[in-house]
Amino acid sequence: MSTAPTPTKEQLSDYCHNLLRPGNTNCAGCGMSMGLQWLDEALGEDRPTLVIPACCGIVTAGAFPTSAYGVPTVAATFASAPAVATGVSVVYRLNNEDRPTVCWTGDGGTYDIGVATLSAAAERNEDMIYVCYDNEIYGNTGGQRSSATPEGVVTSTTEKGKAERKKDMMAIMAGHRIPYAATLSLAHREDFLRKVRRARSLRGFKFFLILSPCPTGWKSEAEDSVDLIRLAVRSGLFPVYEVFGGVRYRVNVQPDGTPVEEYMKRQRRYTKGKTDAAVLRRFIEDQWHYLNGMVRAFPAGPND
Ligand SMILES: Cc1ncc(C[n+]2csc(CCOP(=O)(O)OP(=O)(O)O)c2C)c(N)n1
Ligand code: SF4
Repeated sequence: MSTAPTPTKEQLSDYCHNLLRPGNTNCAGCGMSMGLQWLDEALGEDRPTLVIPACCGIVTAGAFPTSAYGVPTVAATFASAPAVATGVSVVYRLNNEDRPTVCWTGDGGTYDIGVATLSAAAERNEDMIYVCYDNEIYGNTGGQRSSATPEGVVTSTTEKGKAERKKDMMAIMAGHRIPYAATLSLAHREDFLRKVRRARSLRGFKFFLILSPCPTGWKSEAEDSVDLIRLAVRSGLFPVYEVFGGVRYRVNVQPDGTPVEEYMKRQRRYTKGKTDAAVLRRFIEDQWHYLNGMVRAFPAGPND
């Protein structure tokens, strides 16, 4: 029989105020859980309204009439989530309420299915924080490939490894000249919290990209999730950087030359199809060639 301690009244009251409450449906080691908890910590008393399309993030809430979200949460379709978030933020503005609207989405919703309204909301510079937790697959429908899936990865629809490279969503968002776009690492907590607070201090459209471990789809161990992100950053596969006004670049964490094989060998999505590490090495090289070029040509200034 389980002997788990009964939570105290104070603990229960704290749990109820959490943005993400215990009892949610997320898998163990899910990067989305960490991301939501750090978002909560960064915003503090500044309670957001979440708008979430049909990704794992909306399954998280659990079954009606209970909810694992401790803040107002609107379920939207993929195609409408940024438009619904626009409506929420406009209502706050009309009511003179200064509250954050957060559109929380997966890569399927961001890179593929919802990209039209994402682009439209960014182009109108709507006042919201848009977060893409990128697990590089369609997680809650069985792990199909998305345009965020890296080349070589085995998914339920790419049995021999995906043939195409991952789409550069940060470049697309920077091209909208939004006030702020940044990547968030789940292995760099202070950097994560600082960037969310920075975004909150700015008006207009803010975009975040989180590389989000998904043990179910990545075929990795739950306890490896944070280590995997650390390895992705150290090897240069996941650059940690920010873009101001769409044109001024700053890299926050430099890679240290850790071989990308260290990252690949702990995920059966890479080992099953025997993905050639050279494919990822070429991707890393091209990615940093572009990024370093942008930093040299258009560096962030002291006021950024
Ligand atoms: C327009 C539309 N197309 C397809 C679906 C089916 N569908 C539901 S969830 C999902 C995958 C979502 O993937 P992602 O946004 O990456 O989030 P994750 O499930 O990985 O958290 C798909 C394709 C849908 N609900 N609506
Ligand atoms: S399938 Fe992946 S993204 Fe979805 S809840 Fe599980 S670990 Fe998280």
